[in-house]
Amino acid sequence: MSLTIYGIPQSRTIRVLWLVKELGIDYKSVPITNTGGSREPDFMKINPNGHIPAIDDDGLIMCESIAINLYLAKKHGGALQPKNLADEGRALQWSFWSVTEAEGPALTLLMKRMKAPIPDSEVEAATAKLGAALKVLDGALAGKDYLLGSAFTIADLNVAAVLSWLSMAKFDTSACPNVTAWLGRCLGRPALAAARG
Ligand SMILES: N[C@@H](CCC(=O)N[C@@H](CS)C(=O)NCC(=O)O)C(=O)O
Repeated sequence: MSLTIYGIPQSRTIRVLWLVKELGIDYKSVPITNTGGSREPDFMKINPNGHIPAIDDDGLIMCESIAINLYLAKKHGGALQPKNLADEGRALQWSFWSVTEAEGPALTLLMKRMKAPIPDSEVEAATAKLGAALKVLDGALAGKDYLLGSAFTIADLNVAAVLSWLSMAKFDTSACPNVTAWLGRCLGRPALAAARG
């Protein structure tokens, strides 16, 4: 059994590295960078989109960080995989939510913090969109420690990994106290620290 993960922790590859540390599975790391490495011809054969992360799992080549994580969590099971079909549906819902509702505006705000020339109108729109999305998440977390109930699952890992950009973007989450507390619980996990290296 062999799993190769292409990418570096300072990129969306951290999402997959966090998961494999949670799962405690062996893997080989190929540190393809997002500053040119992912566009090299050899890597373009692995992921023709030219992005990291990608994996090769015993010959199954996959890209898309969140899809990779849903696959690996289901394959390896354990505490992170939802226990029934309804919870699996919710994990899919929140995973898709993270990249359709939250990732875009979070990335805009992160890039702005990194001095990208983003117009104020786009920053305002991203701030409003992200704020509205986080209100939805805040409601879903009311009275619960984690998205599917009392245990940390792949749903939490995928969403928190996307929202880990919020602190780097200096986005104030105080209007969403459930999100703030939950994000602290998720991002404080030792497996994430280990993945960051
Ligand atoms: N939707 C993809 C996005 C992957 C992506 O855009 N990765 C960035 C790094 S975080 C990248 O490879 N950038 C380099 C490039 O596009 O050349 C995923 O979640 O895996």
